[in-house]
Amino acid sequence: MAPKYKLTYFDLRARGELTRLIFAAAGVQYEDYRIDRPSWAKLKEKTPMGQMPLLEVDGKVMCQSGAIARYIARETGLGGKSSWEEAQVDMFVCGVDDLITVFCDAFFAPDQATKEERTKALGPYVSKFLGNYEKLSGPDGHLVGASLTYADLAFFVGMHDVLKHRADALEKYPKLAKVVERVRENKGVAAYIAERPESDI
Ligand SMILES: N[C@@H](CCC(=O)N[C@@H](CS)C(=O)NCC(=O)O)C(=O)O
Repeated sequence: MAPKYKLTYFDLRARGELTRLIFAAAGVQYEDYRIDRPSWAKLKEKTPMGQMPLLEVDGKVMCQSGAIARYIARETGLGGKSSWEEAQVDMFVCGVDDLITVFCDAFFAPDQATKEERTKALGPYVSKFLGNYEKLSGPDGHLVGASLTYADLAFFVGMHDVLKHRADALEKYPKLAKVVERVRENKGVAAYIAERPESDI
């Protein structure tokens, strides 16, 4: 019998979205439980590390977004086709995580001056990041190998805010533009995005 999955996270993209996209791309059913803050306050102490996202698999619970995404990617065949590919895929996913951290640090800056300083640093960081990824990407619309992996999905998640602010951000990066296009074309992803609630992050 197929495992029963439940993903618990705030009603945000942030650290939950990559796993949601993996489920969507793989066409795997799961419960997308978006918890509100009062309910989270009651649940927090009962969770493994007091943080979300949480993944339940047939009643067993785990946390840490990176571990959850990697686990679901491997379970659904989106983690890479050899251990070298798996390592390459994880390398790209970790790089996107760094990018998201830089965005979050700017978004959640402790004061206005720090926010402005961190926001100003985003442009050069993103340019360097995109230059590296373009150089390292495969030619056929996939970062690694010849088919979709969760590295492509992670890149797509990371590009959300970049493309929201500058729709032409990938103009100079044809291989990466193709990665985004391929992810958008995925039927499961397209169906999920059409229904997904709007959120700031
Ligand atoms: N390294 C952890 C970080 C998890 C984390 O910071 N979760 C935040 C939401 S993004 C959280 O649970 N906040 C609520 C709280 O700490 O009570 C991961 O990637 O899962």
